[in-house]
Amino acid sequence: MIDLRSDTVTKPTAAMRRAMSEAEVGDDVYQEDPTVNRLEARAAEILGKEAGLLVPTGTMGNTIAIKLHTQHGEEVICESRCHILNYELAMMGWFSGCLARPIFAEGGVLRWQQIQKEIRPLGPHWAPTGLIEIENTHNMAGGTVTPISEIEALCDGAHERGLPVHMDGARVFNAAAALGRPVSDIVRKVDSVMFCLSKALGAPAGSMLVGTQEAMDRGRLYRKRLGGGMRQAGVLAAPGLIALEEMPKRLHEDHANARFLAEGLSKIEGIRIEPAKVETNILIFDVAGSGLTGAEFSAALKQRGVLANAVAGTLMRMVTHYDVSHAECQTALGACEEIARARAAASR
Ligand code: TLP
Repeated sequence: MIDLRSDTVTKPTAAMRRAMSEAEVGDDVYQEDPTVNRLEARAAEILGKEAGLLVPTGTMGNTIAIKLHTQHGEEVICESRCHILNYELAMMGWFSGCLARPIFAEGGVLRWQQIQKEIRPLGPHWAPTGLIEIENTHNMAGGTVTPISEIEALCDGAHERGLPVHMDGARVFNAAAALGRPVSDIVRKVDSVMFCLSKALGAPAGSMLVGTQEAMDRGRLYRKRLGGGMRQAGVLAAPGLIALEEMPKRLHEDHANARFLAEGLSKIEGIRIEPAKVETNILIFDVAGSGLTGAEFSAALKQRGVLANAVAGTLMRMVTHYDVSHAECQTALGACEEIARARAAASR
């Protein structure tokens, strides 16, 4: 099977597996796991923040960040297709007592100019804005990258209004690779960042939350409340360190494969995608012209040995990663072509 459903499906490399078996460990709830401590310090250093916190998943990292920045009864401004609103089981309401204030933005890129008028002060009728959240890269907008100038303008505006900014940077290293800039440049002004070791960076599990020392100290307590105090987690931190140090260097390969797929798909009758808009490792395309729904297209692909998820209606998503080669992308393209051709012949 050629698995293009997500970069979450990557399997740990041989070096990661070796590091897991050799990891020095301790009890991380007592902060005595030397490998976790090393990973948290390195993550903070690489992102240019004071401290880091290893969490089991990106969802837990975002959940803790929202809790850290908000009070019950506040609103979180976010882009309408973002992960925290659509794919985290309403955790911002369930755990933090906050309402999402979704705002649709072109390419998933929230700009200060657009959102400043949406900020609500405390008043007799409305929930005040407590936090602004940006997703970079933006998953469901097609792996789009927010320009650094836009992030900084948004942070400056938000901070002037006394509002914190959290970045769901599950794939922020992909953004850095696309921009050719260090990740610390991208996150310089945001108050906290969550990024995933377990997606494009290939670790078997784990995400990092980074921010101020004070926030991470409080975050550690929320992590424990959520059941995320993991004891000898050095066995996960060890491959996480390899993911952090080694894997960012190769992300451009995934981006080239995604662009290759997009260009091929754009030439298939019945499929719509603009290759120039594919900036990183995610592509969203529309199969409406084939007469199939995304779910039907996905089922037809599976019969041909290719896995890709339907997003909604006639939209589909493919994600390139370490475990799919250029040749496999070519095979996947062939399968898409075959399905579209068969449909066109059947409708004649
Ligand atoms: N994304 C997954 C699915 O949940 C959709 C995927 O296959 O892309 N933020 C962003 C932007 C994400 O894409 C994801 C996972 C998360 C947070 C959550 O990470 P986990 O799965 O570790 O909780």
